[in-house]
Amino acid sequence: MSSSVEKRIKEEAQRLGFSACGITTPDPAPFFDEFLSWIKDGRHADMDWLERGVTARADPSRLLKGCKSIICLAYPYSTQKPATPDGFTTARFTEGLTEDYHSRLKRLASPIVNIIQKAFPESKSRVCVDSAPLLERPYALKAGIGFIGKNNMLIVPGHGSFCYLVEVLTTAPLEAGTEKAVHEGCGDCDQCLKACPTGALSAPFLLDSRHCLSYLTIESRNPLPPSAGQKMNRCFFGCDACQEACPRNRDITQTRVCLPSIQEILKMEEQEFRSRFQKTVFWRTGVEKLKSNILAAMGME
Ligand code: B12
Ligand code: SF4
Ligand code: SF4
Repeated sequence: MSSSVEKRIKEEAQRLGFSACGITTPDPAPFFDEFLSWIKDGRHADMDWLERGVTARADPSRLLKGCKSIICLAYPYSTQKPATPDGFTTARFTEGLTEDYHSRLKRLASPIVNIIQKAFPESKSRVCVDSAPLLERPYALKAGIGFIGKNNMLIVPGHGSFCYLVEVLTTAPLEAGTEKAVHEGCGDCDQCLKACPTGALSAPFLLDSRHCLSYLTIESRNPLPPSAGQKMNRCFFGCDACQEACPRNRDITQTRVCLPSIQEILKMEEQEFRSRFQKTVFWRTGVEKLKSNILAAMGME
């Protein structure tokens, strides 16, 4: 019976618009030692929550007791860069004022959970998107849905890296390893390392958050360093430079005006920000941080 369940899961994933789907087992957590040394070297900057989640990352059964299988999924986002009418942009994963991908994708994956539930009525499942302490890219690699590029991104062959990762952890004993492991890789390309405007990608597969514009404009609670503004290239939330340089990503030149103008944002009070941004990825970062990013991107901070 179980092999047809895997088939149905993959068909459903395709129907729902996921660009890749693979099944793997939870242990051992791939690249866990590399993760530990990354933390030890302080490359996580002040994202203390990464440090706190170290034990859970070693063992997904801490996230779901009795976890036996992990379904790894990739969901594409638009390659058109969200823009303001006055020529500023945000990273593509924001999808402008669209509902935050965390809630959207958890909902989207629920028919997959239903399939598992029907086949294994006693089973428990949990959908993770980004915020759970799980090594999402290494598991995606292990599940065979893509390879990890020198820019750290999980790249799905034929689709590129402009995708979110989603996992369904389940206690159901699904058949893993049916996907062919992806042996493709970057070869001798190093375009992303050259394109990173801050030197955050100091070596292949090694990112230093302390210098990364994505960290500095989204996660960091401190003001941007004075030198950041010129490096942002008018992008005031997140950074796509190491993906734009990647030959695996195509159609990267178009922008889509779907954000308020920067003048409007700069004038925004908390209440208006709430009514326009509450459901978006910008909400958690807050209006004050957004304003200070914009001022930096304008060269005014
Ligand atoms: C913390 C975090 C960040 C931090 C740190 C980024 C980083 N590279 O670690 C900051 C804020 C900078 C960030 C930025 C971005 N992020 Co982020 N982030 C995360 C988060 C929450 C944890 C990542 C983590 O554990 N980092 C620690 C490092 C050490 O782990 P890792 O990146 O997985 O890298 C592994 C491999 O590189 C491997 N490895 C080590 N050495 C070697 C050697 C070889 C040969 C190989 C093959 C592998 C390998 O080991 C590492 C794990 O130990 C994940 C969600 C999650 N729960 O996993 C999202 C996640 C990685 N982010 C995501 C996105 C979209 C972004 C941005 C593109 C957003 C943007 N446009 O601004 C940028 C991309 C920056 C980049 N080039 O990585 C997506 C990535 C999707 C994808 N296709 O890969 C994720 C998966 C969220 C999601 N569910 O969609 N992010
Ligand atoms: S997201 Fe930007 S700053 Fe961060 S590593 Fe990539 S190119 Fe460099
Ligand atoms: S730009 Fe080149 S080296 Fe960097 S991730 Fe893409 S293929 Fe790999």
